[in-house]
Amino acid sequence: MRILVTGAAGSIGRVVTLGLCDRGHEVVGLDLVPEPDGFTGAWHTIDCADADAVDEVFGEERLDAVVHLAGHPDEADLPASLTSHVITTAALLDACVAHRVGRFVYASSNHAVGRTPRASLTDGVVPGLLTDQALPRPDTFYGVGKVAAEALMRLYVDRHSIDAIACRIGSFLDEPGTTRALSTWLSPDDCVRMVDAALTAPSPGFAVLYGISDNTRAWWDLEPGRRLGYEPQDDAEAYADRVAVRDVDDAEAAHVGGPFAGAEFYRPALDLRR
Ligand code: 15L
Repeated sequence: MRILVTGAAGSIGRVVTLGLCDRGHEVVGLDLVPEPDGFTGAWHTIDCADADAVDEVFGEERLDAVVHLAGHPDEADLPASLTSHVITTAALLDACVAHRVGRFVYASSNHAVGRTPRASLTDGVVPGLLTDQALPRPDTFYGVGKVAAEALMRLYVDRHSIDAIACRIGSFLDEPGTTRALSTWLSPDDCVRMVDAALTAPSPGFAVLYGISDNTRAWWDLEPGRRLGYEPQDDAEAYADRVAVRDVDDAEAAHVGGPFAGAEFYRPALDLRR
């Protein structure tokens, strides 16, 4: 497949770009910054919130799919979050429709449901695990942006019959470094497996999966991903001996979003002083 990867110079983007090329796909990179050393494919240095620039890229490249990883990976005020996650997604989805690109894979986040208390997970469809049936429950404006981007994907699937998969990524790290990450870790290799499965699953329509490794202490259900062919191979438990216990561990385990659900993230939505 010839795949546009947005945010291709970022930490997830570099891993995904290399991994997809290794699996025989052709990657067209897009980012705010020029290509990293060693990348030899087509590259576009643009802002994917710029709908005209995005449309031009789609006009130039014959694409089969989009993997949308671009976006500020942290909390911001509401307008910035909406631009970073929703406007970029809108520009890309409009271009998909205009240029008949039928597969859209999105780096959503666990923070779309991050304010879900872990204590509430005892009587769900899978006791102790959050499933893809969970209602949106964002923990931050970042999470609100991810929820809204997922809603936009759902709308475009219903209107235009494209396939769109929201990968609610946990903690993408080389290694889990905290107690929470022993539950939420997504290894680099599993991340590539996840994106490849989302790209190649036959006719998923709109689907949500949880982007974590096969962690012994997982908080999210891996079944929605497995239904799409995502078979994670790594387990954070292999690193448990190296993870130091911290005072904040209990507070971080109260909600699935961890620290993002804490009071230190509370701020006005329209913080004009920033
Ligand atoms: C995310 O979605 C964020 O981009 C990242 O900064 C971490 O907070 C991660 O989730 C996580 O929950 O560990």
